[in-house]
Amino acid sequence: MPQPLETAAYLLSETDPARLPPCAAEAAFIGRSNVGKSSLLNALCRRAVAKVSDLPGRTRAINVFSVAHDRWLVDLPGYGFAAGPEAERASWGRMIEGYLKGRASLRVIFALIDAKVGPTRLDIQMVEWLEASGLPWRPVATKADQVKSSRSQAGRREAAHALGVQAEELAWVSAQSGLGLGGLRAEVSAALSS
Ligand SMILES: Nc1nc2c(ncn2[C@@H]2O[C@H](COP(=O)(O)OP(=O)(O)OP(=O)(O)O)[C@@H](O)[C@H]2O)c(=O)[nH]1
Ligand SMILES: [Mg+2]
Repeated sequence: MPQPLETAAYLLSETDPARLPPCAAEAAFIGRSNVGKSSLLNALCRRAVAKVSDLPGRTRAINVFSVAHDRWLVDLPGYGFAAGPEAERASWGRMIEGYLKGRASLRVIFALIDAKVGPTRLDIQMVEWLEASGLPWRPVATKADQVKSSRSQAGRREAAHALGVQAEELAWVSAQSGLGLGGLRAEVSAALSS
């Protein structure tokens, strides 16, 4: 049975992935600070469960939302927030790597990029690392409402090429306008049901 995402509710925040309790299935959202991870999670659930902010670096911990007993959506802190001290960035790396590599229940990692900006150097490093680590990931371009419709086809093709995937593999969505959310919602829901 597909999991209805509308039942999502905040469950917990944790900075030490080793302390996360087990769950049956989880889907995570990763991407640079301010790319729109928390907004996308909220839009998919059709409710404001995760905190959204204009200030990058808003999400500092691993934030877990449960959509059903033992089925999780996981909002990860963003990367590339240069204002933080070096030590903080290193601890971000340990936290994220510990989380991504330590969860047998992790069904899919949605790797977000900004549709208008395209993949940055750090985005490409991230997806290369996900690929090399054998983790199940799916690219998502968000804030697509900011791309002119005359540019969207080429923008999607170029972004997909930079990420090493086919254009149709790159979900093209907007948390703001709702573009592409139906398909992505079904995908998230199916991943959590497996
Ligand atoms: N135009 C537009 N703006 C968006 C969209 N999604 C998010 N934003 C805006 O982008 C900013 C950052 O959104 P967040 O969802 O907080 O981003 P985040 O990736 O969770 O950020 P961190 O938690 O700091 O890593 C906010 O001002 C949002 O309103 C979108 O689809 N379209
Ligand atoms: Mg956030």
